[in-house]
Amino acid sequence: MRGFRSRRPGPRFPPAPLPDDPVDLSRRAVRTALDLGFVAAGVVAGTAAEGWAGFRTFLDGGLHGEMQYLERDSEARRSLDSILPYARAALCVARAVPPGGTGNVARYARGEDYHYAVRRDLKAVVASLRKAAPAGAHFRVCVDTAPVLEREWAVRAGLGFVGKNGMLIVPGLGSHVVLGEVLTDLALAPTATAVDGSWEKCGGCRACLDSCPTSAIRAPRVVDARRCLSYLTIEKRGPFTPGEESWLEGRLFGCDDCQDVCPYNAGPRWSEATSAPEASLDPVGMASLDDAAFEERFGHSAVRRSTPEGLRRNARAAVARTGV
Ligand code: B12
Repeated sequence: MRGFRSRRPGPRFPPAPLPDDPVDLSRRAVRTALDLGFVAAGVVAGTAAEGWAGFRTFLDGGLHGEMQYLERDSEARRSLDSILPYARAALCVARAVPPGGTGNVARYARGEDYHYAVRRDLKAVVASLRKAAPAGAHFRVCVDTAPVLEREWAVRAGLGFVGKNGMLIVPGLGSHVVLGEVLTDLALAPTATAVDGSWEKCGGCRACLDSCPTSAIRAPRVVDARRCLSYLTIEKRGPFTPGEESWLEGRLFGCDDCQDVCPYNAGPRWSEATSAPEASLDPVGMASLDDAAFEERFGHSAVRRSTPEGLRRNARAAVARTGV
C-alpha cells in the first residue's frame, strides 16, 4: 500500500439512498465476483475495524520496521469511512495466485500483477452493481492500495480465517490468495452469519512458526516484519546488514516458507514440481539489470515493488552466496 491520500476532512457527497432489496444486491455482488473467477467473496456490513488495537500494538512494538506508510495511515485504518465517506459495507474477495512449484520469486508475484487483475475484475463487479443499485451510490475499489485492514475485513465477510502464519486461509483452497475489496455507501446485507476469526483451526500445528527461516513469526499471527524475508527482499530499502544478507538464502523477491509448510496448502495445486517460468529469476542477470530494463521487464509485475536497486541488491546477495 502506498500513496494513499486521506479524503478527510468531511464527506463531499450525500450518502446513497437505501436499496429496495439489500439481500438481493449482496447476492448479486457475490455471484458476479465468483463468476469472474474469485475463489471466495462475501459482504460485510459496518465501518469500524475491530482489530485496529492489534494493528496499533504491532506498530507500537516497531514490528513494521521501516514501512512508514503503515504508521502514517494508521488512523485511517480504524474505519472504512475514512476511505469512502458514509461507507456502510464492503464486498471482500480472494483471488487464487497462479499454481506452480517453488522458486526464488514468491508465488503471488508471478505473472500479471494482481493489483491490476483484481482491480479490473472488481470494477466489473461495480459495473454490475450499478445496474441494480439506486442512483447516487458510491463505490471504491481497494487492492492493497488503501489503508484497509484487508485480512480482518475478509474474515468478517466470511472468506476464511487467519492462521498462525498470519495468512487469510480460505477453507478448501488454502492461503495462496490475494485480497481486494469494494467499499460502498450502499447498505448491503452481510452474507456471513457467524464469523469465527480464531486460529483454533490450526490446532496444535506449529509448522509455520518452527520453519520460518528467521523465526519472524514471534507468536501465532504475530509477524515481526523486520525479520520476515518478504519484508527484507521487497520493502526494505538500502543495504542489508551482514546478518540480514545471510538469511536470504538465494531469495530474490518475497518468501513463501510459512505458507509452503502449512497443511492447508498441501493440495497438488501448490506442491507440484513444475514451476512457472517466472518462478525463478537468474541472479546473475538481475544483479546487473539497469533501471530501464527493470521497468520494461517488471513494469506490469508485482516485482516492481522491490525497486531496481532493491532487486539488484537481492540478486547480488544470491550471487555472493553461490560464489558464481
Ligand atoms: C504490511 C504488509 C506486509 C508486511 C507485514 C506482514 C504482516 N503479517 O503484517 C510484510 C512485508 C512482511 C508482508 C509480507 C507478506 N505479505 Co503482505 N501485506 C501487508 C499489508 C500492506 C498490511 C498488513 C498489515 O496491516 N499488517 C499488520 C498486522 C497487525 O495486520 P494483519 O496482518 O492484517 O493482522 C490483523 C488481522 O489478522 C486481524 N484479524 C485476524 N483475524 C481476525 C478476525 C476478526 C474477527 C478480527 C476483528 C480481526 C482479525 O488481527 C490482526 C491485527 O489487527 C497487507 C494489505 C492490507 N492493506 O492489509 C498485505 C497482505 C497482508 N500481504 C499479503 C501477502 C500475499 C504477503 C506475503 C505472502 C508475500 C510473500 N509471499 O512474500 C507475505 C506473508 C507474510 C506473513 N506471514 O504475513 C496479502 C495476504 C493475503 C492472505 N492470504 O492473507 C495482503 C492482504 C495483500 C493483498 N491485498 O492480498 N506483508
